Formats: sequence, structure tokens, C-alpha cells
Amino acid sequence: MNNKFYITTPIYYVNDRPHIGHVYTTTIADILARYHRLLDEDVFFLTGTDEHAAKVVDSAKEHNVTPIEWANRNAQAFQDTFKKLGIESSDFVRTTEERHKSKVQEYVGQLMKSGDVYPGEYEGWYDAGQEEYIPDKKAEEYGLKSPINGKPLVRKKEKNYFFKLSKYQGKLLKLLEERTEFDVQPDARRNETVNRIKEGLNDVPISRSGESGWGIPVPGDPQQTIYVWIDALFNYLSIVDTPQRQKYWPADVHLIAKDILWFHAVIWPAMLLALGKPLPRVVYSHSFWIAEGQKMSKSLGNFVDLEKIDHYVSTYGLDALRWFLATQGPMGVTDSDFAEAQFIDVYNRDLANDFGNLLNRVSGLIGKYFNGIVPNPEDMKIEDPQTHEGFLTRFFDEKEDREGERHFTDRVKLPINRLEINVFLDSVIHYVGYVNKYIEDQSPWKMKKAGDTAGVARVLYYAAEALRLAAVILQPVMPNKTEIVLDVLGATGSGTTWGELKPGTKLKEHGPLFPRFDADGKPSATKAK
Ligand code: ME8
Repeated sequence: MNNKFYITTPIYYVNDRPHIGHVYTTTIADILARYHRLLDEDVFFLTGTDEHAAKVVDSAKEHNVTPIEWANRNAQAFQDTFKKLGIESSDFVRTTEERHKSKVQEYVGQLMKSGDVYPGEYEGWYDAGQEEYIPDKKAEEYGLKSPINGKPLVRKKEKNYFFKLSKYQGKLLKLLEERTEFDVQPDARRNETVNRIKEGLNDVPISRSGESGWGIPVPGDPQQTIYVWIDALFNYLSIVDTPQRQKYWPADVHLIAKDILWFHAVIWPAMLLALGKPLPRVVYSHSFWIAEGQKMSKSLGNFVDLEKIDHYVSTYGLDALRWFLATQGPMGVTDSDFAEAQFIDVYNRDLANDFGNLLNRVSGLIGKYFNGIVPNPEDMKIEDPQTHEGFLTRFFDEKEDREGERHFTDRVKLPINRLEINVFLDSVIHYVGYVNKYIEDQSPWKMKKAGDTAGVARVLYYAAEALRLAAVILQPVMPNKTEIVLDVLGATGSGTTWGELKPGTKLKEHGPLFPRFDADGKPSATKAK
């Protein structure tokens, strides 16, 4: 086992059911977790639900149920959805669980003792939907309306406990300049954070008067409830703060979107500094999905919701959805459009014409010329990287290991560690396209006519082995379809060395991996060429 790797998603509000945004972040985290497992690391992947928000109490009231009943219902919807979408998290935290609540009280208690949390009074503009105070200057910029849901901000004054955020301004700036212990990515998001810290940090309230009885009481002051955001952030720590799981802290990646950057890039590290705990290595803040060219919102009723997600899964398959999310998603600083026409384009181009087609060709040609039995190339090792064949191994061969064997782990490690998932997958699919082109260029059918059986064996073995490696490398993104490919090739493991495909293996029968679709989302009559 190599290093440990701890990745988290935000924990989602349970006032409503999941939508494509939640599914996106969690799927990317799942894919990254699977890559790290493929690299034989000790992975811990945490997702879950954030349940103590006042809007949960409101939604529950509207539906005539108690807050915990409402939370149970929606937490279940998140769990069911993630399960259906192939998410394999190590744990699922619910902030209403005792194991979390007791830890939060312990952390807040420690901060009260050290003086980093102190009693006071606060007045400011409050965004009730987001459960957050907006600094006066920002509130005015927004026209005293919520930048998220457009509802008027309320002027609120309350007695509560404060966190000495101001004390950590210099330290945070220094950490963000050095970027060795703690970083915010992408760079533009870090710059944004740095600029905002430079404007000056005020102490922030971390409790509210807890008349609703929903939330975690402040230790020693049951009139006060710990502010839902503080409660929520602690989940990343509370769930691994046990003797068996301590080894996972600090988190390697907190994957979030730009809407909650402030809490993760400023408040959270400052609280950890106050607690004397190591900081997460990276807070990675992606951008937003919009839907068919428009911002997704309740009022427009255009969320890519569970029904729409089900439609994509039942029509195009789960792996196709995962591929689309991973390659077209907003990992960078611009938003992405979730549009069906584009989905179909990407599906046909990458999955039907490239990956699926390669399987068809390999199994079709090996079927035709070798009765479906993987041929034996005269030379398994390809030494000249300048040749066509050279490219096939070079894609994977960054370094030879001590035994002189060639693996592709370095090819995977670098981009995956940098979270450059779409760039990386783009290069893999280009490689798959290249293998198709290689078959075309070499034209084994011409070699056959010319009586060059050794040539046919070489080209088809290389193509089949290149396909196997592509399937191995794509497992984290498309666990189901790659399993089919590996099964056809009689290669069930995840071997990453060139030449592991055994000549003499009988290929299994298979249907089309990714049948083509017309622009209107109907299966094409014509088969993939
Ligand atoms: O903010 N595109 O929960 P939340 C991409 N409970 N991702 C999106 C998205 C979109 N249009 N909309 C939402 C909360 N997301 C708090 C978090 S963490 C300690 C507490 C994703 O249910 C994205 O990951 O509003 C975003 O950060 C998260 O959902 C917000 O989920």
C-alpha cells in the first residue's frame, strides 16, 4: 500500500432532494478516489448530508413532518441516488448523528477554553436562505438582496459566540503565499481568496439563539445553537477523529464549488489553526453546471433533477453519464452547460466512435483472422518509440521500474494529483482514437492479402493490448463498460504493464459497447462503423 488519500465532498443540505450539481461533485470525488485506489493508495472518501439548517425546519413544517423525519427522508434520497450512480464512498456522514455532534461540542469547547471563541453581540445583513451574514459592503452591492435566491436580506441583531477570525488573517495570507501546507485551487480562486482576506477579516458569529431546538447546543450554554456552517465544516474532521481513522487527517482534497469557497478557504483553515490541527492540503473549488444554456434555479424549474438524471442513465447508461460529467464538467473557472444535444455529440464521438468502435474492431478482426484467439506477436517489446507501435507503449511508459518493466502509473499520477481530470481523460480518449487510426494505417486486411501473417498478428495483438490498457486506465470513470471490455479480453485484473495480455486467450462474445444515438436521442439505425 502506498500513501493515504483522503478526499471529501461538501455535505449537502437535506431541505431538498439531490440534483446534478450534487451528483457532479460527488462523482468527480468518486472518480478521483477510484484512481487513487487503482494506484494502490489507502483511500478514504467522505460524503454526506448537512442537516441542522433552519431551512430544514421550514421545509419540514411545510410538509407537516418533524425536522428529523424530513432530514431522514432526504438523506435517504441522497444515499439512494449516490448508490445508483456507482458512488463508492467510504462513509456517509449525517450531522444529526451522535458521533458528529459530540465531536463538534468538543471542538467548540476547546475553542471557548482557549479564548478563540468568546461571547458577544452581532448586528448585520443576514441571508436566511444561505444561513449566512453578508458583510455590509457586499450587502449594499447586492442591493440588500440575496445574491443566491434574490430574497431581501434581513437586518439581524443577536447575542452569540464569536470566533476570532481576525487573529488569523496574517497567518492565512502567509500560508496561501507559501502554498506548501495549504492551497486553494484553481489559481484564480486562490487569488480571489487572498484579495478578500486582504480587505480585512472580522470576527464571525458561530452560534445563534437556538429557539428552534434544531442544531447542536453550545457547550455550557444550551440557549445557543452552534451555527450550522461551523457544525457542517467540522464533519471533515469529526468523522476521521477516531483511533482507527486518525491516520487520514489532514484531508488531501476538499472538493467543493465556488458558492462555498469562503467557508472552506478562510473560515475552516482558521478554525483548524485555532485548534492546532494540520490544514487540508487543497481546497479545490470548481464552477457551476448550468442547464440548456440557463442558470439552474427553483423559479425557472429547470434543475437537472433526479427524474432527468434517471432519463440519462436509462437512455445512455450510467458510464456515459459519468464520462460526460468528468470530461465536460466545470472543473476550471468557467461554467459548463448540461445540454442533451452536446451529451449525444460527446457520447457518439468519444464512446461510440472511439472506445466502443475499438472493441468492435479488435474483436471483429481477431475473430476474422484468428478465430477469436489473441494472436502471438513475434516481438512483445516495442523498442523504437518513433514507430507507430512505439506510440502505443509510449503513452504509458514514462519510466521503467527497477525490473525494467513499463507501467503507466506515472502517466496517471501526475494529472490526477493535480486534479486535471478532464485534461487527462482527453488525452486517454485521444490515445484510443490513435489506436483506431493505427489499425486503419496498418490495414491488417492488406497485410493478410499480401501474406504477411506475422504483421497481422503484431498489429492486432498491439491493438488489443492497447485497448486493454485503455480499459484499465478508464476503470475509475466507467467501471461497468470497462469491466465488459476486460472480460471480453479475458483480463480481469488491473495489470498496468505492457504485454500482459496473454496470446492464446479466446475472446468472449459481446454486444455493442456504446450503440450510437441520433441527435434526437433515439438509437441510430446504422451501426457504428
Ligand atoms: O452548500 N453546479 O450544501 P448544498 C455544480 N451544506 N455543482 C453544484 C451546483 C451546480 N449548479 N449546485 C450545487 C451546502 N453544487 C452546504 C455545504 S460543506 C461543509 C456544507 C454542488 O446542498 C457543489 O459542490 O447547497 C456545491 O458546493 C454544493 O453542491 C452545495 O451543496
